[in-house]
Amino acid sequence: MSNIEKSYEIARDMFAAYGVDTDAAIEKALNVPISIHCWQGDDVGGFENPDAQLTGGIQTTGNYPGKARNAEELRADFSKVLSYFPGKTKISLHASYLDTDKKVERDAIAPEHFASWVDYAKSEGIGLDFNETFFSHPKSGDFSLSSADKGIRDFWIEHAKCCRKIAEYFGREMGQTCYTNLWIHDGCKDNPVDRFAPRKRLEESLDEIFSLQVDPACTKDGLESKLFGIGSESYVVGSHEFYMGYCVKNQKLLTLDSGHFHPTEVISNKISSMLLFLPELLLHVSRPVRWDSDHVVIMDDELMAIMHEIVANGFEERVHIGLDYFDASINRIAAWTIGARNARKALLRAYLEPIADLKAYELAGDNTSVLAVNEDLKTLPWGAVWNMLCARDGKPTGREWLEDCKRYEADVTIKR
Ligand code: RNT
Ligand code: ZN
Repeated sequence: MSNIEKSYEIARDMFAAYGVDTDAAIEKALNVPISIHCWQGDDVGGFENPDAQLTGGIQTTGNYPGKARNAEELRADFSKVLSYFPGKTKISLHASYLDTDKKVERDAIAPEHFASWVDYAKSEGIGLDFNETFFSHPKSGDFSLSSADKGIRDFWIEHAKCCRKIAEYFGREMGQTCYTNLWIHDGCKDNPVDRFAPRKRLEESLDEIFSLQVDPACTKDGLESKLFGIGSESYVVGSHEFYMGYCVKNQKLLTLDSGHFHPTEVISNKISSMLLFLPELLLHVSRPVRWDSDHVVIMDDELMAIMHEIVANGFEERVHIGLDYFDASINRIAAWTIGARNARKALLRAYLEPIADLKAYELAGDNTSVLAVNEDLKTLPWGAVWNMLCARDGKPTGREWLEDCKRYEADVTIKR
């Protein structure tokens, strides 16, 4: 028997003593889709223009060699990530990752420009999600959908409509809902005089975007709020209150990004409130370090709290887990892999909680048992269950993936 099997047998018995079925936990944790963002592979560059400058108040720091320069390289790199990542997966594309020989403006993009991504997703057996791209463009400016200039607003409204049609095409082709996320950077570095008018314009632009009917079985729309960005420190048009109000009123999906709130404010505590008023949510699981820095997701308390909220409440069908981080200071494929594996690992850990017992203790006012069992859970051998999850899905356990990733770096990415 291998060490993986031996340690799993012991772990299974130890969890059974708490009434937890580790085999069932593994199966459930493998079946929840995790949507991995495409943009970790090339520092949010996209394929419109090789010299594109990242704008919109977001930043990748670091200049680690070997980033993907085109769709072909990005897909090859992503396939590496997939070979290390267990469970149901989607890839989340930004509109700027279109795959075409000639220049296509953002208000003219169409399904045909993304056909190669559909082929790729089918060949890898993964799903597709989508994001409009309002940043890194000559018309981005400080304001897009909330701009005072009607020409600018109309351009971006058209872009969003094009994206919703592409998302509908993705959903139809893949036979699986494509979640589309809309995030705009609109805001001000310094205190604006008028905080109301841009928000009113944003509301009107969104109404116009959503007047286009698309098949809800194919695509649903999420709206992502933010507190501040670089250059929009004093005012962000699409704040939490703005989108919370808009989404509740119009029953759109709210996208909660871990890095878009005050540093001590957590999205794990928002899920149970928002799902009283909204049918579904999108998540951008990220890791803010002092600011919205989009560090690689690690196994920290907030990641585990997010997964606990989803699993303990049975929200798997209503909360759609997406990732959003970009680190250019380490091997990008490793960064992608570490964050994504952590998300799955935290999901598994949530399935290893004796939820029914814990809820019963709490209801009975037995907070002593709640604390005692929760603290026990921290040292139960869930790492052994994680290894078994990877093995059962035919994916590397322990550090095997890292050796392979280093080989790929030496053979492929370092030569770019
Ligand atoms: C920016 C938002 C947004 C982006 C991606 C690239 O603060 O989090 O989701 O990270 O669209
Ligand atoms: Zn985000």
